[in-house]
Amino acid sequence: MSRRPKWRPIWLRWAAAGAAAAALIAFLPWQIGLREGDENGANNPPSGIDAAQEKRLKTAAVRRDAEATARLCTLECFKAFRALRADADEAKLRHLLDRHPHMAYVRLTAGGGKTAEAGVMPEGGGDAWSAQLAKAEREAQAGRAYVSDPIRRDGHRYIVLGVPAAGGAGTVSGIIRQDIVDEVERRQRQFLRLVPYPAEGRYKTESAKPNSTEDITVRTGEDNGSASHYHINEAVVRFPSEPADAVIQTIMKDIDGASVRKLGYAYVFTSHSKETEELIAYFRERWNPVYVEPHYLYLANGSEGRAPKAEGAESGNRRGVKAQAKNAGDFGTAGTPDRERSKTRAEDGAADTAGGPIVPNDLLYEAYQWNLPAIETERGWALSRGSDDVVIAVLDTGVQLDHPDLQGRITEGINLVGEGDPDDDVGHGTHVAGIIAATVNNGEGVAGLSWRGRIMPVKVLDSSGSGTTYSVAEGIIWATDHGADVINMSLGNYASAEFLHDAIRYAYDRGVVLIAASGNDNTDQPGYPAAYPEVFAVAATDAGDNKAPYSNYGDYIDVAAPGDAIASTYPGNQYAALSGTSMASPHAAALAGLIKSVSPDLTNEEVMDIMRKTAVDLGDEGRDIYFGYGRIDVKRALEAAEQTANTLGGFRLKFERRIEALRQRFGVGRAA
Ligand SMILES: [Ca+2]
Ligand SMILES: [Ca+2]
Repeated sequence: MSRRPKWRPIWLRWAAAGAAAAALIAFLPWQIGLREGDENGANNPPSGIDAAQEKRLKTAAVRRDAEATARLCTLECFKAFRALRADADEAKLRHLLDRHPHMAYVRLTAGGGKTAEAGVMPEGGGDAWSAQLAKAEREAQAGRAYVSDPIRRDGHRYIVLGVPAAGGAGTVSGIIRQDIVDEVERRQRQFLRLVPYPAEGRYKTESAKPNSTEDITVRTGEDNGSASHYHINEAVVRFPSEPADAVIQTIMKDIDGASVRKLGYAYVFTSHSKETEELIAYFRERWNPVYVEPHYLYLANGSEGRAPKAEGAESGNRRGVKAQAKNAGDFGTAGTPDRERSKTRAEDGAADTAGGPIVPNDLLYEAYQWNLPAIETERGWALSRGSDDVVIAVLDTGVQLDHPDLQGRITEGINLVGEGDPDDDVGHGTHVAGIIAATVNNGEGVAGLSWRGRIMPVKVLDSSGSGTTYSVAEGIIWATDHGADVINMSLGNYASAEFLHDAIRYAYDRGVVLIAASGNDNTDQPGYPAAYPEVFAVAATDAGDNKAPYSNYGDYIDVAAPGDAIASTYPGNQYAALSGTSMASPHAAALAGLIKSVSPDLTNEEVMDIMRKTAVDLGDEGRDIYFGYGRIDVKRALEAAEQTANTLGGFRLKFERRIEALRQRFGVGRAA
């Protein structure tokens, strides 16, 4: 395939007959935003932006995420419509609606005026729907793809689409509910901390300064940058030795205890009446604890911040990693400096030639997934596409277990914040999982970074996108005990909790590669778990290899990875574009999995080392506080993994030969 703007093939696919102007607007990936960074090639001085600029950039990022999500949704529906033949029956239409719950109504019109339909037109504006559908059909009959402007009805957002049916002997038109666009916007405003974090109910109403219970008032999104939340009537305690039952009973009586839970070495006490500060003073005075601390809450780096369920069990509002989108710039062309290079088409699912780049056929790939070529994934796939033996745990809001683009990629997981399966009621976890493992080259949706390997969904964040030290620690231990090779944590908090650190060490000591997002407050306040020394911390870059304006920084950053306007899977069999360090972290987690697939015997330290030393240096020369060692590079990392494997293998071979030589020389192990 030869040189041409990256957006063009998609455009041609949909509009071969000359599409309506409306469709052009809908599909043309915008070119604004990226360009500036691209041209001067300089990385923005990341700390050089003030609060007002940060807010403006974050607001723009949220808008871009929403707009990109609308385009992904439209494109996906166009594709499904165009696959229908004019003589399809109603059963087929109903099947289409089952598979795409956001399609409200679909109508097929064959040449002779015969129609088939499924679904219902949304209430309100009956005649207006008919008029819109008639217009869509007229355009489609003329061979043009049609998409209406967004239509608002009863708090929902809709569009009307029309396309020629497959074979061209009729038209397919329909009404698509695009609530996903509003939802992405609402959640991203929280994830990027554009609004104050609401802490209500069982949680500390005001935020607390990190590692203390001293109140600070959160009035704006920025205030969240140095605040932490915790359960108001709880404390986490580790005793010098295992307390007897009688001791626990005494404590429960002393503190007006409501409940006590044990995880690992630590106990979480809940009191009916006493507050955290009082509880901490009590334990310090009476029981000489190894540590006693508030029971902190963790937030997804990009999850919505609704008030937690009133009676909901474990989950608290999570704060910490903030997700934010930023200079996504253009999805279509960014970060692909040499698109004119010749590529290997992977249409047959296995094309793999001579180490050349492999371009998958997933529908949204070429137009939107700038992030994969930007880190040389296509060339890296020539070295490895992953291994079914590798398990990557996603500690998050759960995963849509039956998402069509994640089929066969999900292994047993657990829900630690409620009953039932680790299904995703937020969207964050499904998006993170898709970045790692969305089915590659199946002609639909998006491509993950790995073709093989499994996702272990560990739900530690509830429907508010928040969870507690307890649920996160429990998730880390559960995943470790159930065979995770890598754990991705797109979540965080500004308080360092010994309790959580214990769990991190447990996993680390067992060889697990722990990866976490740095957070979305553009602050150097260290966030946890990312800032623990055992954890690999990931900052976010945009398509121009600039630091994303929201991305946290500091000397604990290991690497940077794409985090801006990343297209991935979303609940409801959908796709969304989200921004945040939450989206950067799974790039590194997937790379760790690929490295493991090349060289399964590497230790977690060796895997992290390979990712660091093969990263592409950005910003100031050498390691710096914004990019760490640089932006990850899949091809270079997998080459290094191969070399290391060969060296290790070679070393072992040499070792064995030497032993054999010694054996022969001294007759060791043989009858004399
Ligand atoms: Ca796919
Ligand atoms: Ca650097």
